[in-house]
Amino acid sequence: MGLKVYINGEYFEKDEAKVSVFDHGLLYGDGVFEGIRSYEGLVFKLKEHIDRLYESSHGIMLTVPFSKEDMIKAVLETLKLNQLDNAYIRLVVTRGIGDLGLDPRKCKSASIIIITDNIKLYPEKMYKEGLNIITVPTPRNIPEALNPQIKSLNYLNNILAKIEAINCGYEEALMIEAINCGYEEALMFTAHGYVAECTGDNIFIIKDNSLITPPAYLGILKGITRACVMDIAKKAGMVVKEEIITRHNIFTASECFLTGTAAEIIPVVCVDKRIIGDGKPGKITLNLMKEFRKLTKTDGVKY
Ligand code: PXG
Repeated sequence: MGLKVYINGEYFEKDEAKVSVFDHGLLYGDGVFEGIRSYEGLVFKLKEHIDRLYESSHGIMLTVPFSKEDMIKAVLETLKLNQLDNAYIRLVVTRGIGDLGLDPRKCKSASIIIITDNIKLYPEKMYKEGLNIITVPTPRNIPEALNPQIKSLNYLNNILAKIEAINCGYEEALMIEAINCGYEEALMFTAHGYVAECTGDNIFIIKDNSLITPPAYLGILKGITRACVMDIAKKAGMVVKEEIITRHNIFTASECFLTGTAAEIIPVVCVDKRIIGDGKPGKITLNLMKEFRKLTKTDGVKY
């Protein structure tokens, strides 16, 4: 049996799961989404993801035609139907089908899509050795225009940054005749030049035993993994700060790591060719990774 995808109350085989070319999610990126994970039959931070989805949709004045409770029921039902124990869940709400104009009033009802699939894990090598990342010229969207706290279907800002990082890797490979000196993530700034976040992850540094991450008001996604890691660190007695950080703060940090639903906690050992700390995943980072993994195995909504 193939994977089934939920679209507006019905289930479709993966190959038959389609949306209209007139859906404003496709035509204008007019919609919101969430990326959620389940671990061994438990959905991690489901309430937090559902709350953020409804906050995002409220931000773009899109009414979700479902109560939060019914949305949770639909997510759990889709997971059960597909018999997935460890899943990646993509929840999408689009403005729905309209015509070839921007006017959202032409879209009579929002579309709800729930895709559950096997999770594609990052290579183990990245967690053991840490990532090599690079800052890119494209700044994060300014919050006054499109607030990055809204997880909208328009991810072009992040995709452009990703392309820039990939292209830098290729150019360097050509220069030193290597096959590839890949950068594993792009670090983005705010329009004012402060460190913001990566294309799909939040960033943390450790300096003098304090855990520091940029504040959400700068215009970054308020990551659910970010909040969870701050919580673990506080409970472990660490000083946790949401503070503006610069590139220099990262270069001189003792440890650095990224957080996200897909990546979980992943160490960073090199930024713009500067080695961070001793060039290996730091002790505190490794400990937070261990505590986070413990939590994912015990904390969650059963299905
Ligand atoms: N910043 C951005 C811009 C993101 O898109 C995060 C931070 C981390 O947030 P959470 O709440 O996940 O801790 C994200 C999340 C994917 C994928 O398929 C990306 C995300 C989440 C899930 C899957 O690349 N981004």
